[in-house]
Amino acid sequence: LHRIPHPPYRLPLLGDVVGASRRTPMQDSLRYARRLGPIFRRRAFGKEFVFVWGAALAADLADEARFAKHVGLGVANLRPVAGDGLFTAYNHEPNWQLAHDVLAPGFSREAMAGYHVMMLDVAARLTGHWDLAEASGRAVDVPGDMTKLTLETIARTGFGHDFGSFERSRLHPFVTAMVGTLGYAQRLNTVPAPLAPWLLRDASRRNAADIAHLNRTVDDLVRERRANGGTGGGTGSGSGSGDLLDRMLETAHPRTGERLSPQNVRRQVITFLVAGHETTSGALSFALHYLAQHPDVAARARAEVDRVWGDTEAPGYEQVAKLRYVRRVLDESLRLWPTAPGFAREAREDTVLGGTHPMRRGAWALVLTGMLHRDPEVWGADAERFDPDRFDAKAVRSRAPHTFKPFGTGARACIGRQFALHEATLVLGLLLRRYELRPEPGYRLRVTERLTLMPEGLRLHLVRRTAAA
Ligand code: MNH
Repeated sequence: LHRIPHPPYRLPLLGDVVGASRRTPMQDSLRYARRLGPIFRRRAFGKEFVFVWGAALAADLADEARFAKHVGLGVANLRPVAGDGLFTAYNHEPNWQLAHDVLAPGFSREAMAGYHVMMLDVAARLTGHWDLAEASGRAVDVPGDMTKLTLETIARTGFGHDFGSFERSRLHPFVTAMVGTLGYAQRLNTVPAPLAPWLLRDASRRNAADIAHLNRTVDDLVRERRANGGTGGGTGSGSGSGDLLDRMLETAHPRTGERLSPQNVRRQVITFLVAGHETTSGALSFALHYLAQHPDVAARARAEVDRVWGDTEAPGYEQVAKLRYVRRVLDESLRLWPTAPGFAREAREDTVLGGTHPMRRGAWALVLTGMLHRDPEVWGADAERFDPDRFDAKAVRSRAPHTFKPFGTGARACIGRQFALHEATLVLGLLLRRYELRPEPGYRLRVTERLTLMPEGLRLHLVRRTAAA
């Protein structure tokens, strides 16, 4: 450990807090990273945390034979809400493999094609809402509206549930509770653990109420489904094959015949409602920001949509993956602002990281995705510049593996990756086809952190395209 650089000013007890802010832990780490190099450590409250972002070291941590996901920091803080749900389960917990095997078919091509029509439906609510704003010359609240969109999408496709987000003027209480617990989980990292019960007493009481609210919402949803006898995609979607909730309630493990327990179903539903929308919402918001800031990129993307979709009113499932350039815009946005800003890896056995840093079994390090994605050795001296052509086929082929990791790595990588990419590409295509995007004069990107990343205060002006459908 002593060979790994750390910030110069260390306070007793508090550690490396000089110049650090509790609101932006990830962006602080980016600053430290630039000063301290591809691997560094920060101490907080007597604990030492190792951060890795150099491409070679990150690639080594991706070796599944020697490393695995570590449930730590922010992820571990979500255990009171999500327990042994898919995202927060420890590797050794039997419910991880069980739920993974039962739910993975819910993300197959076939299943995704079934969600497509519901995704279009939700997108139509967004454009309905945006048309009104456009007609009255109001700017739209991008992160707010993207959060409504992605929450409705996962709720409808996964659970046949409608939160009515676009019909409300205030946030749905479920969202308020969810944002509350995410914020609380992040704050837990900013105080010494033994003092948390005192320092965060009021906050922890509010958090308990938030968790109770999340549980109640989910229990209602499950009761409703059980009462309706489990008709997958129940609200007339006609998907037939059953949605995620049907799978959770009814599908037995193909080999062992085991089923998810009611308690575990509750945790999975919360996990999917949360994991299934925050990060996608952020990804869409950053992409819209960059499209508004780069009219040349937007024009190219829009031309692609016009060419590939023509004026088919409702693009089919197959027509989404054909938007190659739009997808590059999304990838490039996720490169600069991976909305899940890091993931942790632990050593399965005693090993040596990158041939120089000995790690004991169980020792772990945090991969700083946002910095890995800016490593000049991989992305060049202009790594800070937004340029979707970094993701054209030739550029991708010539890049080292494990250098672009917005969805994590290995067995515990994101199960919803295709879902998110399909949803986001579809929505960007629909929006580009319908509107010109104008930034608010003088807006400079600020990024807020509540475990996930989001552009703060991003508002855009819309101009309806005349030739559009
Ligand atoms: Mn998602 C795991 C990023 C969209 C459901 N997700 C992860 C991890 C990252 C991640 C990174 C791995 C974390 C770790 O190693 O600790 N996820 C994203 C991003 C987007 C995203 C950047 C959108 C953009 N995720 C989604 C969607 C869903 C989803 C959409 C569900 C529909 N993600 C999950 C689940 C896991 C996960 C569930 C946990 C998988 C596992 O451990 O088996």
